[in-house]
Amino acid sequence: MTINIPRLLISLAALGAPALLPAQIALVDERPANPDNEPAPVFPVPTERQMLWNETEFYGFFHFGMNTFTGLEWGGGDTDPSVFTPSSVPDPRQWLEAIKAAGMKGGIAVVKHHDGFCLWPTATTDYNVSRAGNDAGKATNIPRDFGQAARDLGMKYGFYISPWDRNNIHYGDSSYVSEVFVKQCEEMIEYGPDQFEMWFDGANGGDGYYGGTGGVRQIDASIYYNMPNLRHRIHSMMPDCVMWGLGGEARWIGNEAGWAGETCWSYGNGTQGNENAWLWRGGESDAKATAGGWFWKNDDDMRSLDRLWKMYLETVGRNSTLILNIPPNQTGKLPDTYVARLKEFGNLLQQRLGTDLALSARATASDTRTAGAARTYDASNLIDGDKDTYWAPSDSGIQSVITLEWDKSQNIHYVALQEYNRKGQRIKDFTIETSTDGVNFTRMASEIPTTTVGYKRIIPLNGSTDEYGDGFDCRAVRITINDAKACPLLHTVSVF
Ligand code: FUL
Repeated sequence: MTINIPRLLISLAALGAPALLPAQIALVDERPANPDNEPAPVFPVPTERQMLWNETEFYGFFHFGMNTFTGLEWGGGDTDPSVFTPSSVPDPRQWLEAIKAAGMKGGIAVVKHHDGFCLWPTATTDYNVSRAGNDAGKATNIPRDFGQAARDLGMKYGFYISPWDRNNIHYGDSSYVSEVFVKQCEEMIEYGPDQFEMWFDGANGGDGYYGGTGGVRQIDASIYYNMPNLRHRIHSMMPDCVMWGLGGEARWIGNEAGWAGETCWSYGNGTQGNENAWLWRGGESDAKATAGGWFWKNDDDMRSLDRLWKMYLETVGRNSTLILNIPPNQTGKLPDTYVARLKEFGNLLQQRLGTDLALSARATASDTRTAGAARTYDASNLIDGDKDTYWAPSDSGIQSVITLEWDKSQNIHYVALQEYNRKGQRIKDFTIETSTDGVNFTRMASEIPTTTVGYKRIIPLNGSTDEYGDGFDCRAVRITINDAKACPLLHTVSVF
């Protein structure tokens, strides 16, 4: 006997049963909803591009342009383009090699500051290098040469394009945004689709040259630049490019002195962020490696190694990135003294944070989440060198203890923790203890508020970001999570 399937469905429907096609009946999905038993996210969570951005951690900042030749910090936009006269074609490869030796993973170059002078031959304005005062100036193309050098050196790169433009006659009209600013950002794409950050400063001092009309032009930055539109246009061509500052995807840490709050959330504003904010915006700390301004002036002194080290610990070690400015001079290069100090700093970083003693430890935890189909949550995930595996306790295991032990005593200065941010930043309070015998533990760095962790938190066991000290000899380190928004998730513990 043959069954007439359409007729059968109609008669089932007449009986009140849903009319399912045979193919749908066969496709019942019996997989569990969460096969890996992953913890539920705690919102806000970062986008994948924000996750990638954080990994850049420590990068260079290069203020070079018309101000390098006028000695100004904020050019008015009225300086004749012929004043731009580097004595040789600027050499971004030399800049990037120098910061690579300092342990930086990438850099951001200013290609247009508030004066509006463009360091590439843009089609949007003739206030650019094509009208420079000498051949080296005319041959300058910072985004082209910076992007190429970064790719050659395996480094991340991006550009600073000032939204405020004190030269442009249209500044303040909508045509400036659509015909100048957005197009300048889009022109950057020609210089590499893999940029990690575009830097959009919020400064607007009001007055400027404005094509000779002068006067004061104030705008409301929250609407004038139409950032949602720009973000969409840039992301459709450069999916990994975080739009910093006015761009809304990463935030200014709230000072230019190289420090973040000891409590620092990746959402909210300023040095501490805000535990209850709803939009993910990791902190970036912009600071100068030299005394003086952002632009080069008579070889201002580089800051001491101790000062740079303190900045590093108080930014990268406190859930912020550090973008450190080193200004090229009128030759288009970094002065030798800067290059030498950067190398010394790289050596110091290597000496102090180059060998992770956790990799040779045994890691255990008081609570371990039940493994799923393709994921385990064991404490060994903390010391496997893999940022995509993580330790997790059960949902109720907010207060959990992680212990690292060694057979032989280790001399330790720092403990670094990293949360698995993909599921949200969670930890609110933790303590670190050490033990010389693996039995009796002593609390360390009790004078430091050990509250948030985030992308990375580095705790100096002596409580100091000034003194390196002699370190502590110990056989075990214990990390106790006292409070978190939900079960804490860490992907890495490092010990130096
Ligand atoms: C500030 C600007 O006004 C400075 O000139 C500099 O570029 C600094 C990094 O950002 O807000």
